[in-house]
Amino acid sequence: MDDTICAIATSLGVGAISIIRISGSKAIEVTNSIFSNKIKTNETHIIKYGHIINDNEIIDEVLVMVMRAPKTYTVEDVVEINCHGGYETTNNILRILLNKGCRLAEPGEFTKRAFLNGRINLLESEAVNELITAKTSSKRKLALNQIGGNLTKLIKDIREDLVSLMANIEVNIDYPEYTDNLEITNNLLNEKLVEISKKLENLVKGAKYGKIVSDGIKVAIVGKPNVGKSSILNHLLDEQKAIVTDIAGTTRDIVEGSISLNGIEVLLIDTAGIHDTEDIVEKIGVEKSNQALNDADVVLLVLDGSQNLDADDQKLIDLIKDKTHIIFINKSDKDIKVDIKDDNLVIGNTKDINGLDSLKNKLIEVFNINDINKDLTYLSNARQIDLVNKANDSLIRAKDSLDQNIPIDMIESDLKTCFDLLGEIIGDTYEEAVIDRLFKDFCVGK
Ligand SMILES: Nc1nc2c(ncn2[C@@H]2O[C@H](COP(=O)(O)OP(=O)(O)OP(=O)(O)O)[C@@H](O)[C@H]2O)c(=O)[nH]1
Ligand SMILES: [Mg+2]
Repeated sequence: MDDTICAIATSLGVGAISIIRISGSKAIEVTNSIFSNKIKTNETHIIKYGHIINDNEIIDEVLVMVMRAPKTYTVEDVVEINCHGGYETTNNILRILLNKGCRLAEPGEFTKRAFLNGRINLLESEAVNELITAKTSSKRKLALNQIGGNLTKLIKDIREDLVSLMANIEVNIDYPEYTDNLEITNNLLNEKLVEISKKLENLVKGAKYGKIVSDGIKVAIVGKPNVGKSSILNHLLDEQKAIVTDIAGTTRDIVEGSISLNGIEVLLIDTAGIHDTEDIVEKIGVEKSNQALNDADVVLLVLDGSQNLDADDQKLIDLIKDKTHIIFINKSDKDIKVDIKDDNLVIGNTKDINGLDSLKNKLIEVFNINDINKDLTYLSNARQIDLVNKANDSLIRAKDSLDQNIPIDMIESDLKTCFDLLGEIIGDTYEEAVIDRLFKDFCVGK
């Protein structure tokens, strides 16, 4: 934390401008040692024009943004050099800064400093990375919402409830005669524990939406050879992505493409037709199909409606029945011979393009995409979900102890554990190793 760090904050490549960011106590001193238009002691939050000069050689014509602590991203002195883009100029200026005593920032180190210096909490730090890597509008909104602090407020409110509960228990233990205070009876405590536990459960339940918004939905299109899987993929993508022929076994490898349904990314995975085969290449393809089937959030089983179901179809129907699935009976332009019952059944064909909108609507229905709330206050990653689950476990433990008439001070320790675990989510209490791990996924320069 004592080092002055620097990094290229923009992505490296040919472009009009690159930004090199410097943060730390020597940021201004180092900049002044190579900048023609010296930054004065009273200057802050300004942009200065000048040249970067090293060993009497003009390196570049630049704009320098000066932001003195504490009102900066890292809460330290920050300088951002806007230089000409491209590899050579940008790397050259970075090299000079390193020679002048700056250290190259680790991935996410600027944001880590913002967190360690108390400007943003851990949820907001994670959201910064999610915002940078967002590929869909929903994911961007989710991240922005998290930076805005709605989730933080929710967690803080629950922690407040716990503090007030613990305080009341304390007063009741220490001053049983003090009747002005809310007397915590077992019934009342039980009621409060159930209430808080419900809030935590709802957070975990809602997290599935956060995951859908963040990661999208993976759909594996599976079925026997020649049923029309690739034709469905192509029509949904509105692009001839996969080869379609009337030869069974045309698709031999995975073919993927994404569409957006109400702002949610849906990854469609076309697979090789699943059946018993001795062909070596096809066999590998079938293995990949089974893998995709297992990894998918939803399996789209395609059946050729114009043919009677055979043993291969039946095997696949049995295989997917306990997974989240949709069955698409294809080739409805011909006489339909398949008669099966399923809650998620869609009939259609790709010849005169029928049923594909119903298929999209089915996906929206299966994942309740329309229920995703507009303010997008959801837990957005496994770390957060795990901590809320653990926090809830300790509440359930407290409730069990209460049912068994275990002394109230013992119960308090479970409440404290719950409070601490929720604190870890926002980074109020944290382990250094976890923090290091978390920021490693960031870009250098952020
Ligand atoms: N009549 C009719 N033919 C279709 C329909 N959908 C696909 N086909 C035809 O069925 C054949 C196989 O289509 P594909 O999309 O390649 O089938 P697939 O399931 O991907 O086949 P593999 O890659 O071999 O597993 C092609 O000749 C398509 O034109 C449909 O709805 N109606
Ligand atoms: Mg195919």
